[in-house]
Amino acid sequence: MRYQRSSALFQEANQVLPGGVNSPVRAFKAVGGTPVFVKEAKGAYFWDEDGNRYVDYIASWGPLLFGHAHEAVLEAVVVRARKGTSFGIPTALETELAQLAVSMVPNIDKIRFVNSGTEACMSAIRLARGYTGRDKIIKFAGCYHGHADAFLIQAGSGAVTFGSPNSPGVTAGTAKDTLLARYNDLESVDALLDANKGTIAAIILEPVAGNMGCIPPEAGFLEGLRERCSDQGILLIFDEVMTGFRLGRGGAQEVTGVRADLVTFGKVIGGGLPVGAFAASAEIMSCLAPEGPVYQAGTLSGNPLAMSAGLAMLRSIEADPEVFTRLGEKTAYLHQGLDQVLSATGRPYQINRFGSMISVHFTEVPVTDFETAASGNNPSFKAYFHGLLDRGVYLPPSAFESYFLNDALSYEDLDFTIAAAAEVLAV
Ligand code: HOZ
Repeated sequence: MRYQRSSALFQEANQVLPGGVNSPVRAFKAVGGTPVFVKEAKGAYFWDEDGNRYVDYIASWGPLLFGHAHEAVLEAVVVRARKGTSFGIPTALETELAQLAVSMVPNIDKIRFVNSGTEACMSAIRLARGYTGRDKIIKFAGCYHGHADAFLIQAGSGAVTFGSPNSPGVTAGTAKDTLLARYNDLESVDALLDANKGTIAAIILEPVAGNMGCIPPEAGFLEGLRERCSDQGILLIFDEVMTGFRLGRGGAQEVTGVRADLVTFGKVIGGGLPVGAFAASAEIMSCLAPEGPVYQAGTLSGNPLAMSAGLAMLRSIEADPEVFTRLGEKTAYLHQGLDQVLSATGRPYQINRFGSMISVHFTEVPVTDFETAASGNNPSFKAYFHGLLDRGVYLPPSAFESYFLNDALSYEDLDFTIAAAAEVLAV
């Protein structure tokens, strides 16, 4: 049986881990079946505990730009580990990674390292509130900014995958300060701004959404938000946990030309290790403790192993800036191939793509926001996911997630994937 050992491991895991996992999307509940357990990975592939090989399209949900077990990152981590793994005392590595990140990303002077995207976004809104002296934030339905209470209001990703976009445990008091707008809809933002004059600290969004599938910003959307924020003293926060150092060396700010006041990072900045970060101008960052009164801290923040991995990753990008062009070309190739296959079936579908992020939605309507993304969460998606899994292609196990391509993928891997999709969809 193809998934025998994974099934046994999942059963065992369920005895001691809620739902058998440490993050809900991994449990396959949205698509059914048993999650595969990874044994090892290299380049574009991972192998499960049953020995099956998969072409991987999630790349640890984004960070593995050069594929699994990238030599430069491995070497950096191994060398560093021999010198001590955690101190809670400053190291030069933190400054080196900060200098490099600040030199790559537009519009930021200072950066604070944390341990995850959740922490980065949670801290960024605290900073925005402290800086502006206002309480409310605007977020967009279907955008996911980690699992801090303030964001679990119509959240995307795993939250909506399991039908709890508004999680129990979030108090009404917290929820009242999070206002909800519609992605790609400036009118919905204007209605909130009009009704809450002078009380909004920040508008936070994924400049290219990746947690309701991939949804690019429509022309004028980001620019319109920028204009409104500048006019009304509101901080614009780009959650670049997925897009930072992936869409380009300067992330979405660079490729869209729209500048944010605060930017959050995760994924690539840690080279696959647990790192998040938030960054802004020196003026805004000066509000942060110990320079200013807004408190934020962490023993593992700036951890030497994580900083070494991040440095190796960003240096690899600086040494090979063409990686973004190659990734874009490979993603466009996959798009074209899947488009041909899907159009031949006569089924309704949409393919969204931005840079190296792409998603397939089995729906008639263009997918531009949460509501339209939700229309693609259906049996066709599940059948497509499992058909590809059985043929050795690992896609995100949820209709609300984006694929992330990595540079280790060859054109043969892409052709293999397109042929597998053709086989699955012919049924
Ligand atoms: N929410 C994450 C992707 N958007 C998934 C995290 C995981 O399950 O590893």
